[in-house]
Amino acid sequence: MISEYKKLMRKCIKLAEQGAGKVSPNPLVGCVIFDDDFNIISQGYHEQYGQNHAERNAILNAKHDLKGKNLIVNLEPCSHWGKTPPCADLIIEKGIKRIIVGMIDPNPKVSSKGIEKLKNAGIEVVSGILEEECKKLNKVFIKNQTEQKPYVTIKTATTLDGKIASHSYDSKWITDETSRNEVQKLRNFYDAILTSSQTVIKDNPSMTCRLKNGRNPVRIIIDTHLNTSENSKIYDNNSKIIIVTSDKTPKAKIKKFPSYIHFIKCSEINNYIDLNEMMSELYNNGIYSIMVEAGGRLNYSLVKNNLVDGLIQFIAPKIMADNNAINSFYGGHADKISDCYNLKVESTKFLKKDIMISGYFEK
Ligand code: AOF
Ligand code: ZN
Repeated sequence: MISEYKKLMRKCIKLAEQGAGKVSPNPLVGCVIFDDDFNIISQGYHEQYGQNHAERNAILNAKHDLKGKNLIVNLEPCSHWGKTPPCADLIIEKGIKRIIVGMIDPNPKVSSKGIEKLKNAGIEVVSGILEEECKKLNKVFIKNQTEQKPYVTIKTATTLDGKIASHSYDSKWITDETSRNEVQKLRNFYDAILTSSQTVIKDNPSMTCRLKNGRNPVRIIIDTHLNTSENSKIYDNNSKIIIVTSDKTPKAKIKKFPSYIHFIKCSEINNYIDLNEMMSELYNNGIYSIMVEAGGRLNYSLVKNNLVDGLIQFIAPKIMADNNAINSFYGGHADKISDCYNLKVESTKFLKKDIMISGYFEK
């Protein structure tokens, strides 16, 4: 039975993935309705932000009476009135007898109340099927709902000895074209790219997505004292730009920048932007996921402030062996190995010459 449920849950996840890029900030949800012999009767997924939930679509797609049937869904059915009526009510009304759920909804408006409503109506509920996979699918939604902050991944490209540039800031190119093409795919996935004034000044990157049919991420630049030139490549008008600056930055300095650039002003702590405040502000401005493409100092500051969820590291089979080369994380202090930040590796991929490692910070 459990293995059949797992198979159907994998199908829910596949269906849910079709909503990627279209449902944010809502969760990716897929749903299948089946009989006791595991024949699929109907299916559906959450297709567009603000529209029907997956369960409602699966129910609407059914051609026959659903009384006594089973429904499987990767996220607990909702119990609240949002932009659409509660799915739990519709499930009860249709006489479905058993519900199989992947994970509890982290949205405090729902969280376990959906399951409770179904149970109170006499429906059997099986929960926690492929829970880890379901959580992975909705990692951005979980972070958003539980912390009201964006999901943050740091991307680095290093040598085997962890260097991102030589002492003269030469970094073109540590990793090869195949790796850099993977970065383009990532830029297409995240809502925004975050970088620092230092990177803009030293590398003058454009941080756009150059994939065919790709979409440009929002570009966020932390520039506490507005030191970057308004003529930097990153300030072209190809996608939304947000400059995060200090609440002490004079208006006259901001006025030099093109009017299509958005400014967010944050407090300063010892001459640096309060990164916690910045993340909350970005979330309130509709930024739900971020990939950081910056230098060691910002990378480390974000990690130190416990603001990072994931790391994607491209490693080139090169050794720099230069004492003054630039580290991918810089500014910390570790007496012992126990002072390290620990990650859980999710996947490793051999690219043409380089290796790509993806992992999560253990919290
Ligand atoms: C979705 N799609 O398939 C499911 C969701 O504002 P609303 O009415 O669209 O409600 C959004 C909430 O509903 C969402 O935060 C989550 O808690 C719950 N379930 N949402 O967008 C779905 N099943
Ligand atoms: Zn719902």
